[in-house]
Amino acid sequence: MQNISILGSTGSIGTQALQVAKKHNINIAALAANSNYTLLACQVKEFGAEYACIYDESCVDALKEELKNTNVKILCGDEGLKEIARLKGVDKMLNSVVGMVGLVPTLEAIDAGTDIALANKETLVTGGELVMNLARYNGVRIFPVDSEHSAIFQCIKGNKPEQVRGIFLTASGGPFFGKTKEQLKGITPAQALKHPNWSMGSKITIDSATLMNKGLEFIEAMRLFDLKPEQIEIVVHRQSIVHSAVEFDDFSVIAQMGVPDMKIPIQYALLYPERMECPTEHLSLTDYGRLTFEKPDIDTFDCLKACIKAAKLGGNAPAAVNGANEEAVRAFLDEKISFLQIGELVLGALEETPFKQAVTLEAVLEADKAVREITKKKIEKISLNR
Ligand code: MN3
Repeated sequence: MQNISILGSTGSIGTQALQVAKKHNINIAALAANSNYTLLACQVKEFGAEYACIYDESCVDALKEELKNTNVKILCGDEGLKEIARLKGVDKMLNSVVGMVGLVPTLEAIDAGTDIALANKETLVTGGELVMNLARYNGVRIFPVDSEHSAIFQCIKGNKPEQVRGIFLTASGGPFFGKTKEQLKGITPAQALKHPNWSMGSKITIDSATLMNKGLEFIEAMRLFDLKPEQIEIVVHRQSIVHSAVEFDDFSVIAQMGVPDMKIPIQYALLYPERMECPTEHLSLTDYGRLTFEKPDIDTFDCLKACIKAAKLGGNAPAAVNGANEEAVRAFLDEKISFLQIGELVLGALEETPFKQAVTLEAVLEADKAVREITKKKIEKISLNR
């Protein structure tokens, strides 16, 4: 029986992972959440986890109260995440926290020799080289949870990675595909939070609307599969049935398909290489009838443009676009800036963050901190003038 820990257990990926764990009797060693201590306490009791970690330290007393008649060990903050990442006897850690905060725990778990199921894309975007090098050095495996990357992983399996010619990274296009900048001017958070195919947390849903999500995934794919930017073609596929495809040197293309349900890639990452029945649905190709593929509109969606630029630059540039985006999305959800200003802030971050080629943890954290400060100042200025 597998023993796993989950960082981000109360989020969209975390709760679906627990459904998978329940179906397949996976043992849960530890659970960590950001601030939802009531749900975290319920999960810990239901799954018999030994450790519970709440990231927001102001919630730790409330969590202790919820778990007072149990033997659960309670942790909090960055230190708590690190301790969970280093737990002995854990076969795999699912990292599904939101944002760059997931980077250090990922590195800690790899250092401790624990395999990773990775749903936290910001980890690979900001510190991808560090993560992949350390994993290689420690013989640790990284199983992608993101549906596109799970698809690519599955398509490459059984083939020679050096014979990959390139990949087709599919994108749903988000709720605003086909719109012009003029039409995107007045978009509200409520409109941007409605995704046509996937139900996800608020950060990633906004990232899908701005196409930042696809930009982050572009960089994530480069790191995971050791690809050059020229080897990745983004293809808008509105139905989200083909989750991505790989082209080999003989021009044969292998794609992975399935209904748009994250439980499929989550389960594959957790149970690899097993393919047991997943708590989801059968794909009826004839119900869909028609699958379409189109070019993305990089001129309208500044976030995607910025990410591709950052991917080509390398160094601390991906950390810069990511940090600016995390701040901009929060400000947009708080109605401090407009939808299009997210893209402007992310593009601007590339110009204002001093470029550094070397990727060390210090350099990544420094770039992240610097870009957040600049972006926050700009947000203040914008919200004063609104
Ligand atoms: Mn995805």
